[in-house]
Amino acid sequence: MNEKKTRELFTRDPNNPILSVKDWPYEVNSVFNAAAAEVNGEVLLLVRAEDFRGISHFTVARSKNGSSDWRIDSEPTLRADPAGHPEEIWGIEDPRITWLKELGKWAIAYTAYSRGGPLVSLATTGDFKTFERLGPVMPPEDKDAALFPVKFGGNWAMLHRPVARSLNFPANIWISYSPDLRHWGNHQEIIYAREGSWWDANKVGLSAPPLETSEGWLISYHGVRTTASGSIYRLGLVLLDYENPAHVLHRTDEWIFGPKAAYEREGDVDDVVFTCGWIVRDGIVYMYYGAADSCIALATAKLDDLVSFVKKCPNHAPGDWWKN
Ligand code: BMA
Repeated sequence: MNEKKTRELFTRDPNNPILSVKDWPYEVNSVFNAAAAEVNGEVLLLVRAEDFRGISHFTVARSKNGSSDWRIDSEPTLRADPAGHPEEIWGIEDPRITWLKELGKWAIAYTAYSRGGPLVSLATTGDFKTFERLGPVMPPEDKDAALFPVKFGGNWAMLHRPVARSLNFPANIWISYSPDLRHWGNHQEIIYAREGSWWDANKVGLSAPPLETSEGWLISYHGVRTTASGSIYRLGLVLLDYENPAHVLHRTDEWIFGPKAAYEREGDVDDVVFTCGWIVRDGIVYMYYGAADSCIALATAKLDDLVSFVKKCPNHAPGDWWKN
């Protein structure tokens, strides 16, 4: 195996991959890209499971220590509903969970795979057993969305990643606002793919949802580099202003986590680390990530280390990253 050195802020869990199809109570092709939340003192993962048609659904897995002894729902917890929601005809993918204290509910932003392409849908739940769908909130092509846990000036805020398919532009991260979670506006493009030979040249998309820190909102994002043998998915960090999350304070120039272990380098899609969720326990970030679109792995880091690392990084505006 070609061992590549990347930033070693995160440590891979010795149990990796912590969840794979052999752990699943029913037959699936792959389990990956899971949302994460701490619910009733346990780590809850809302796992994307792909069936043998290629269509994905979500299944809940729970663990006290967040690494082993997972209890997995015996059947899909949330299935696509193409009859009631035609935009889910080709499945539901890549969920991100946010606790909305004001509503006393969890919000789930996920990709609904419609005939027109992937789009962003929202649902809420209080117990991860029953779910209320709010339906599509962004038309295709758009994905990689998560809500902030609080309102800004009376509005909810959401990060997401639209793609202009008619243009050959790289895909960038936007922020949008809503008074009611259903109607979204004040759209602003805030995090750009860096083009050229950069590791995040071809696409960027939100990875783990905004995490409140003393220095602002910490997010991770995936950067995609297209190579002769396919795409490489790696992760970077961004710190957003606490009061105005449209304002990018810092962004890592280098990727901070990339495919390195065998289970990340080879699978249904090679060379992919893709996170949809992290939680913080006792100052430690537990980052759950899909590896090679085939299994779920865990890596941990000190939250303080992540924040001080990203704070040392410049915020290069598009086009001026050679300065400094
Ligand atoms: C992205 C998403 C992810 C997937 C990744 C790598 O576009 O669709 O669900 O993990 O590609 O295949």
